[in-house]
Amino acid sequence: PAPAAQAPAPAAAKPAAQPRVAHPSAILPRPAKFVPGQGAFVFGPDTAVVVVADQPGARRVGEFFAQRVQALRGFAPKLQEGSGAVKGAVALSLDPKLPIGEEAYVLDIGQDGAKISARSEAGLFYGAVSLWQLATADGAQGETRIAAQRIEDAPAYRWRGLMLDVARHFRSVDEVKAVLDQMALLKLNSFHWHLTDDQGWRIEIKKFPRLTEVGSCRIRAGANGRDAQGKPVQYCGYYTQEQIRDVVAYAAARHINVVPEIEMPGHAQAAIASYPALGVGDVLKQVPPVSPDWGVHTYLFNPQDETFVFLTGVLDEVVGLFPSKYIHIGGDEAAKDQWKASPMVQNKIKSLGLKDEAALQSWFVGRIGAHLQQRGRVLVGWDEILEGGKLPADATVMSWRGDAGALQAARDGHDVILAPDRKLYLDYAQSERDDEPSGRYPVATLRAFYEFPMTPPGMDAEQARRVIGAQGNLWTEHKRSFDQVQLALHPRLDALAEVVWSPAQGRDWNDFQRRLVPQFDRYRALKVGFSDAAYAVET
Ligand code: TNX
Repeated sequence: PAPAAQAPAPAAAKPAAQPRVAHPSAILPRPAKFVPGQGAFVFGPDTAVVVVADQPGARRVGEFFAQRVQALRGFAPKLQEGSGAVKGAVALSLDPKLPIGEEAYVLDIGQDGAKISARSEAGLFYGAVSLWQLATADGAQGETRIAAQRIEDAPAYRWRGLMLDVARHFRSVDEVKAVLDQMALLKLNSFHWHLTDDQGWRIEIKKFPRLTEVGSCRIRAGANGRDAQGKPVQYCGYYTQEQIRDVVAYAAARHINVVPEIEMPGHAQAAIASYPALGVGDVLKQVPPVSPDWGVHTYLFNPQDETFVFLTGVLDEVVGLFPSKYIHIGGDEAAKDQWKASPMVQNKIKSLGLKDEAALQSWFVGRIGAHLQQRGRVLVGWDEILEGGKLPADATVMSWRGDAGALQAARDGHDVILAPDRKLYLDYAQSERDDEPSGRYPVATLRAFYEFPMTPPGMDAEQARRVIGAQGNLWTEHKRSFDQVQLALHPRLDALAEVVWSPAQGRDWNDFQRRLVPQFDRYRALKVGFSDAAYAVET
């Protein structure tokens, strides 16, 4: 029988050993450039981390590094102020004039010490993550030896992301923070938080309290939705604004930007359940409930002025909470039945001189885009926002329905984020094993994630420059527990991290699998759940 999917196990306090990994660097995602050196650096409880006195950014990175080392090796290097190389120490140095990229770093390890240099705190942070991985490649505690080497590293793409749907199944602040921790160790920098959908509204909006009073709860569907007395059971959850600020700050400390998503004009049933006037009034026969069912729903926002007062009011609070340049407004799967059936909406289409409902959605998106632009933000939407007319010039397209949207967006001069269904969707099953957690089929294997091409077929070089990155999407209709979320994320997210960070020409499946060995050790020690399905079944 296949072994059970990995439940997190406590760290084993093994004695220090030579790195057992064949690959010289054990860094995941694989660094852009690696040059082996002579000898080894002894890294142990006496190793200091030296930061320049007037560089608070370097100190923050040093503290993060020390704390991560403590978690795995059982000791924390001491922080010390100084400048230049200190024998036997790890030196962290910020130099805004370094001729390297914004997020790049150089990690130099010799027998006498290690030095990380970067232009920005983010670069230094990534260098510290790499050094931490080298220092933890043996899966042991206490002192270790790190082979001398020089690493020059920088990300291939600037949008390295994960989307988590907390509308279908809610996740606590602590669980979201755990995901952010895991993203940081993979050098991912964009957390797309899917906060609203038909099945729940999960962000407090002060101006519209019913969004959470009503919209954050649904009656559970089916027999499971009844308690012992046969009474319906509610499923609820939302984040207060204070919690949102806390998560945003937690992410920022890990160099992760949080991109909120507020869905429109479709996936709006929870909002309409909260404020029925937002719905298509002459079509609504009754106030809908917050949906207990999955699938594409028909409830759309009506395109009248009052709706825009609502949506811009919501977005203004969102803009106040999230410093992100990008604000995601959804746009997917807006089935047009209600707009088609409504004389009021048809009049609107006529009075605006538009051709059809698709053109109305495009007008809708344009109006919201103009509002975001006034607030200094950039609109992101699923690739349906390309339909029905002209998109605001600065809008960024998240392509999920295959390559056509990505190609069109790039051709039209929009930035593109690749997040194709199946290929980068983490809600699909990753094996056909008996113990595979619930998920969609067909199977989306680790290997397929690892081999994902960042340039869709048919894109020329100029268009390919429009691709600013990619993200894995975790929809959670079938992920009820955080354990299931963890099994869905790892190691496929690790593979995706390498796809968006590392140069494509060095991609090597066997080498990646070897580097997963120490990675799994780290996950066990950190109690991060992951699936070992790829080792039992590979298609
Ligand atoms: C389509 S992918 C959706 C989501 C669902 C997903 C899986 C996308 C932009 N929209 O609302 O969760 O399918 O059922």
